[in-house]
Amino acid sequence: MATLPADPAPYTFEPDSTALLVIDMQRDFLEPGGFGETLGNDVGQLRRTIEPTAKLLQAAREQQLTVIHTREGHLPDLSDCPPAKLNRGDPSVRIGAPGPMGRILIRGERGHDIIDELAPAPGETVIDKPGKGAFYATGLGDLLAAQSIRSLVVTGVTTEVCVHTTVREANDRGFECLVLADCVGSYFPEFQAAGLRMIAAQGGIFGWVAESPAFIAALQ
Ligand code: C5J
Repeated sequence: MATLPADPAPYTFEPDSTALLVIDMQRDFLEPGGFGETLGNDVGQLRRTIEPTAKLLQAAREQQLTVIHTREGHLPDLSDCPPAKLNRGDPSVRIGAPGPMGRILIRGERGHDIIDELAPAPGETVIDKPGKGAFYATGLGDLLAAQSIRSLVVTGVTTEVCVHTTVREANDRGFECLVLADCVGSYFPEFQAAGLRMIAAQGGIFGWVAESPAFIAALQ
């Protein structure tokens, strides 16, 4: 067992039943010129997570923690993208439209892939998800059950969208979730702050919040 300081209380985990979940660290969200920036967002708000997440990944790999990456995106024919999701926003910057890094959020396109700095290592699972939550319409639940994983250390982007949706899905499935504040990011500073507060409020209604150096120290 390992324990680290966290909000609202110390977080205790068993490394053998814990997985690191790195959510949607994709070029389209994080890189200058990608989908996120095309929508007018400041990618700098997300890019501050890259360095701490790279250190976290290195520590997780050294300690042989299970590492799972996710990517949000759709099949080229968009058959897995409901109209309610597709028909949002300006048609020229919608999912499937041509973007600076290929078709926006389409599997196989350059913009859909994970940034080079955090590229999955050989043997690490990459879950392709059509929704915001990593459990919806994916094999993640079965994969975690097969490995007897009960605790998720959650990082990635964006805090209030795919990170939150995944943490909420995980809660309803009985997982304990630790969210690492310096390794999750939002384009909107006020959503970042509120998103983290919502996790730990009410005695940890969705889980715990800590900083990655504290988790790395506990892992070693
Ligand atoms: C968004 C995500 N923000 N990965 N996706 O559309 O949070």
